[in-house]
Amino acid sequence: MVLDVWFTEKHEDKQGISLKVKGILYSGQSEFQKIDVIDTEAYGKTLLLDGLVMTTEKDEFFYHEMISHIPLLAHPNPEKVLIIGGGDGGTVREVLRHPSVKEIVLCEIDGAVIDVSKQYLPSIACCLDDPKVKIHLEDAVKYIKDKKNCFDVVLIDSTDPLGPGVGLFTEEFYTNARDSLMENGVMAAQTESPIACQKEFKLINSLLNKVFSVVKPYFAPVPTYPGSYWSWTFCSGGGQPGICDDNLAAKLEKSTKYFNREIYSAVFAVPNYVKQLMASEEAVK
Ligand code: AG3
Repeated sequence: MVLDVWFTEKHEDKQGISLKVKGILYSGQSEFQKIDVIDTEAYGKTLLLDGLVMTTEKDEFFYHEMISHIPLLAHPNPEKVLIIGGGDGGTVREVLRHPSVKEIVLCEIDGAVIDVSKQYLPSIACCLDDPKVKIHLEDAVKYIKDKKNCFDVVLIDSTDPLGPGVGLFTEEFYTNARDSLMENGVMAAQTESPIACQKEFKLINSLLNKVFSVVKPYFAPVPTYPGSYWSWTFCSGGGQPGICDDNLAAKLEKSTKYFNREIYSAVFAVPNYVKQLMASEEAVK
């Protein structure tokens, strides 16, 4: 008998993303969350945290390239990078493509996510043992409090504003993240779906606007996330986004799967409905 088994991530009990399951490779409960790795017909191996899709072999490139290259290219010489969350290693892999980077601090609350990713998702976790990577297993809310003027780039590669990730979506945390940046420092955060998670998207953007003088959301597809359409937000104390080193961008786009300079040229274009959403006083239902 061939079983027809599907995994569905339900979003607010109103919609869902479904993946046909070939097998369950790992299932465990860490100190912080439930961790599963399933093998799927359409998207390959898929990491789930508390039943939510974090990354899949087939579409991870959209997310990891966008969270990394947009902010790193905006900095003239990114040497020290802090990644918050990101235990699967996809963001580390992309950041390491920038030759100026000397040190990456990965502050991940849950060491089990790192171990499981190394074992089951080697194409994503491949660079976690790179000598430039320093892993801190700690809650970033605590870690960042006393880090002042330390990083050129901070990347918030978090889960949704639920469970262990909730403290990473507050004004206090964003203020500490801002203060951890050196002069000319830039930040990018994953900021949820502008179609499926409008309330969260709007709230996060209004918090970021209280803390940073430049706040620019940008958008790309991530087929296996709610809405299949995702956002990240670039933030800085004054520096606008842009490509500081065109030679590097040209070199990167030879091996990236989504990012290239044509995509970049429209990446900060905000769709009209999102402009309206952000301008409206009304809370989103
Ligand atoms: N960060 C998770 C994005 C949130 C996805 N949400 C969801 N499926 N409900 C991705 C981590 C990849 N490094």
